[in-house]
Amino acid sequence: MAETTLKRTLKAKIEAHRPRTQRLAKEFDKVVIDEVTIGQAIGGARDVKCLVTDISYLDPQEGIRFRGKTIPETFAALPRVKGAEQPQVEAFFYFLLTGDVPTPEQAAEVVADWQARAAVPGYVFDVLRALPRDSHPMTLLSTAVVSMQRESTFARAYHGGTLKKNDYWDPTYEDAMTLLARLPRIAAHVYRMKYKQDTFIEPDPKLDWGGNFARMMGVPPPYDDVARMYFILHSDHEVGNVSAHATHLVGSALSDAYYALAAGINGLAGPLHGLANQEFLAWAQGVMKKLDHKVPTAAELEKFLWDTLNAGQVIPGYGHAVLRKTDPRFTAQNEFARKHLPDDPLFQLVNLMYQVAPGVLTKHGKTKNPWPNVDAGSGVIQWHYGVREYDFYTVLFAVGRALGVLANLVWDRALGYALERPKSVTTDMLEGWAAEGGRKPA
Ligand code: NMX
Ligand code: MLT
Repeated sequence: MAETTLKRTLKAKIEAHRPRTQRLAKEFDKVVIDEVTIGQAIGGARDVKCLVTDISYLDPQEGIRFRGKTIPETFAALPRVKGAEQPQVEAFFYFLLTGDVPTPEQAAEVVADWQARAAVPGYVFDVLRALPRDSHPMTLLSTAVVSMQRESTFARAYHGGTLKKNDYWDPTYEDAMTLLARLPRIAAHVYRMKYKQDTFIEPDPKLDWGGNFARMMGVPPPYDDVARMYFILHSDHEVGNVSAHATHLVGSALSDAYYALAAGINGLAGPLHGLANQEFLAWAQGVMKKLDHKVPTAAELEKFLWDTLNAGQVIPGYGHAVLRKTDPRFTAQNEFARKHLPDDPLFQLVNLMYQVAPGVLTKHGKTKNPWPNVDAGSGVIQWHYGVREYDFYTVLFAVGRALGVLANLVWDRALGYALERPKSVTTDMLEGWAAEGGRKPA
């Protein structure tokens, strides 16, 4: 295939950016940007500033910006396929990778490129079929991704012995593009294999990524727009979150994109991270079930929230490691639901939660952020449109998250980011520094 506008643009952007990183690493490497406390060393490195990405930035008050744009600005700027309410995912990926909003023609090139790479090898489906049927859908997705590692362009080029460090990004980009092209088919296959008695729907070469995903899932419009919105909203949340960081960390060993993405997917599968969307819906359904499928009153809901907290459990979909306000991804989904499913009882429960839960969590006094995150609203929209198997929801998150983590991986290789290897210390050392009132400079 001839070089696409996306790859040509990316190459130019990489060449323009490299001197900035090189200068910082060479001339300003000793400039202090943060310090680390004992609380941070024990407490998950919260807020330690030691990762770099230009693809997105998470402000604790404002929420995410993709390439400098807020969610509403991003959605307003990007091209759409004819008749669609939501932007094209292909256009969004072009934007994430380059920082440029593509023209409809440039986005169409990405559509064609992904379609040309979309065929999933038969052995992947054999591998999936060989796994126990009760395997979690995230296990199936992760296994499918890592099973394709044998096809990595980067691994082949690296082991060929002639690949120069400055060129690492190129085969990484090729791997990322192939993986992204195949992911909707793999995800839809997992869904239909697990929940639709092994009946599969072929993709339509005329459709875009979101449109084809909805088709292969077997869910009619406007689910194509739901898919586009969902994938874009879940794509990137800077690089310190577990899925992005795991992808980045594994990639820093020059493990290829297949290994690195599988690591990210495995991290996303945790209940404190992406699995919280499944947990939220299970929690909300549990409440409604106990009330004979009626929406609770505020007083009833308050009691359910306290019961969960008093049992030592977390309220899924609430709290965040960085955010200190309502997640704008929650707001975007809430606006969509308000427009398209205002009378859905589960959506009413989501809104009642939004009124009641922050007060309860504040009174509970533990969480630094009592506001909803992305996972407190997403499952309700899926449920409304008929995707009711909620242990599948994190697979949807993973397909979207792949856009962000793979864009980051390409840039990691382009900018020559080093093997990640922070330093550990012992409890004795911490106790010694605690007694001294801080670690004295060496
Ligand atoms: N319900 C109950 N307790 C909470 C909640 C919550 N939603 N959020 C935080 N806490 C507790 C937390 O467990 C911790 O308790 P302890 O001191 O006993 O360990 C305390 O409040 C302080 O935690 P924070 O510093 O506010 O939060 P942290 O940065 O450690 O964790 C989350 C962030 C997201 C893991 C946490 O808020 C949480 O467990 N939320 C529920 C699960 C969830 O929605 N996860 C999805 C996040 C978004 N995503 O997709 O990844
Ligand atoms: C995410 O989208 O990755 C989550 O909100 C978690 C995070 O940013 O830490």
